[in-house]
Amino acid sequence: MQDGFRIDRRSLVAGATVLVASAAASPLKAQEKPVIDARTALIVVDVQNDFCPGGSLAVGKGDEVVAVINALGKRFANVVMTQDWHPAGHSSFASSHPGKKPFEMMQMPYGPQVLWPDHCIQGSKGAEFRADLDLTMAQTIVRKGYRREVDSYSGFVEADRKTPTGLGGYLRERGVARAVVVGLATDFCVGWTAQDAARNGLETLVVEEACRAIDLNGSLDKAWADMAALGVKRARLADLI
Ligand code: VGL
Ligand code: ZN
Repeated sequence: MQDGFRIDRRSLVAGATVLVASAAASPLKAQEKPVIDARTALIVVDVQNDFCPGGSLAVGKGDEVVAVINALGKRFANVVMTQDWHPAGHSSFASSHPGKKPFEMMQMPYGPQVLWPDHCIQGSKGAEFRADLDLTMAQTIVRKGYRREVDSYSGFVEADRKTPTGLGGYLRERGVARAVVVGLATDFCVGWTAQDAARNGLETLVVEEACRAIDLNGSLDKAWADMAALGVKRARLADLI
């Protein structure tokens, strides 16, 4: 009895601490607790080797999202993954533009473009999903950025802002009304995908612990502001539990 009481009290205290910590960290109010039901999709963005430590465009601690996403995925009836999938010589690569270096900007016909190190080349090891990512949960995989002249951060629409990938139609046909967006990188592909999810009329949420950012010249702050402007909610994992 004595032991049982002590264990209970410890777990209660620990539980309360977690609740207080998450309440302090989360901008979501209790009444905004997200709904995860048959009409909610988890969109897992670009959890690929090149965006993880050791990859050519490694996002700091990018690999840490995998365990979180594997656990989260079990709770969703609908799971979609995106895969950055560039041909060699893609126009978003600095190496395709003599004299240009990675992370410089360049004006493209569709607008300003960050130039990246070569990454996620079709069929390469770097383009593969992380080996520890549970792919069995994915019902569909949407590839993007496969046209040489146009990049696509968003899983919904290419950077020309005209060419759809088909993901919007797929989710609509399946009656999906809500999206939880996770993966890499918060300030580029996750951010753009979440914004386009909102533009597609989905109630959209991004889970902080299930994302990591590149953070280039304030890109992370800007991404959160752009997402907020479109009504995308920023959640903590604890908000979903
Ligand atoms: C990404 C830069 C270039 C991403 C993809 O997945 O966030 N970032 N290509
Ligand atoms: Zn890319």
